[in-house]
Amino acid sequence: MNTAEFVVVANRLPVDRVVGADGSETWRTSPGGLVAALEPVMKSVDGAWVGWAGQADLELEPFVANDIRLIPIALSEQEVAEYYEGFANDTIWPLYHDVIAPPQYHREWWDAYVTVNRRFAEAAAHAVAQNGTVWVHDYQLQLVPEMVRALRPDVTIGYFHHIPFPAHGLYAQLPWRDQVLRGLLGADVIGFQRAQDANYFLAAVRRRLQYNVKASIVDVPGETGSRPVLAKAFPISIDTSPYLDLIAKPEVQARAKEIRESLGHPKRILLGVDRLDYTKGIRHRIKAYGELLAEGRLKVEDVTLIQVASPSRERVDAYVHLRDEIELLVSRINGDTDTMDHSAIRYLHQGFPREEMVALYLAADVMLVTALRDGMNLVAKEYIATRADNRGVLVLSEFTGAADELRQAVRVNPHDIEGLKDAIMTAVEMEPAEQGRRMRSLRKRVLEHDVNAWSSSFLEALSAVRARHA
Ligand code: GDG
Repeated sequence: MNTAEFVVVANRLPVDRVVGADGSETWRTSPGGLVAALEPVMKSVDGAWVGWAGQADLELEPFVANDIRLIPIALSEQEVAEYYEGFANDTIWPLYHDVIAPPQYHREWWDAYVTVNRRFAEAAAHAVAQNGTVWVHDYQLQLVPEMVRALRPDVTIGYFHHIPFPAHGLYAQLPWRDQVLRGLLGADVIGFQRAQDANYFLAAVRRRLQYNVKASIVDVPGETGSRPVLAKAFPISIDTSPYLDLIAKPEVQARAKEIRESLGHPKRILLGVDRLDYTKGIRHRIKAYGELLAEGRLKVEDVTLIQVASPSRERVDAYVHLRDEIELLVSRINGDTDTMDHSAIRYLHQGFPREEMVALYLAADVMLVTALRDGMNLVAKEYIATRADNRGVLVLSEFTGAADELRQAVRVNPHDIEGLKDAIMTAVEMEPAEQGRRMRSLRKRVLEHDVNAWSSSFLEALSAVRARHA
């Protein structure tokens, strides 16, 4: 395979493997925003994408799917358990989300993380053209920037961190805290969701490595003098066009009406859409809602909460426990309050096609985003994008990256159950004029700062570095 000017490195390839009834294999582009944001760039500059196909022990040669050159990385069953489910999702994920669940520290998981990161780095170093660009994504691959730089000093390297970066008091727990900082500092530009994440990272670099930090620039000492690294916030967003297209479709609008009817025409539909993850505050949200019903501030005839909890990381213990807790809580509340005609909570532990998600957003009068910690939270932005009539209310946790931008949402601290209850009541009772005033400003923000604006601003920062190199 020829080398590529622009190489994306992410844990997952941007395609899903679909095996037909006759055993034939095809690849379908995954619906994620990252693919949409990078597709134009990949096509205009001759790009390639390094990633895992999502299945253990699958050895694949590089191939092209939907015009994107793909370089698959094979992971053994044990590597999936130790690098992915272990170190990425049971060490880094809980630690970086403020230890909502206790992080597990295992030396063999770390070893697998180093081995797998090296495999990704070698593939990227092999794929990238002379003086090309490598853009690494997310917490599964924090060592890749340094590894690529060691193999290919000619290359410009960007890294984007999709999840929060924790305060030093928490970060300091990580037994491999210095190695991870050095891994990230292999990049020329390190992007975070919020200014706070960038500041925590810079503080960790100052304290742990004693490197010079001035504003957003770290001076990384090397054999041939120091190298500046920019660490700064580039808040991610959504590709708004598929949402705007779908809300204009009569069948999607009809489906939204059908959903309301099927719930017995409640006055207000409340909606939560999350991967079933302990960072998302699903329990806090349901507890608050259950108390409002129990206290008679809400009536089951008037409101329904639809909670989509899409299955996630089902082999990690913390997720198994969380599912049990949530399902116990949901069935208690429904058991205590349901009538033959009305249900308090319509709980769906399922994934849905995007058309159905958009019909749900259209049907929802109130969107509940109550994450305890979240890098950005794209669901909040998707809901806003679908509200073309400027109706609807977003209740938004201040612990999401989205809260920095979406100032006209009803802000909550999800740990404060009384405050959360009041916020839900504010949203349920908000007058249309007030809804419109807030939603207009929220929509302006989301439509102007879409995912293309995000990728352009990151790539501009990266080319500024390249210009300096040259
Ligand atoms: C990480 C960070 C950051 C969910 N269920 C279904 C479905 N979804 C879609 C949503 C949304 C996406 O998944 C979830 O994105 P979020 O941003 O809300 O959360 P994470 O998955 O935790 O993402 C996060 C993000 O990376 C990007 O940087 O914002 O903070 O944690 O698009 O709509 N989509 C469909 N069916 C479902 O059942 N089709």
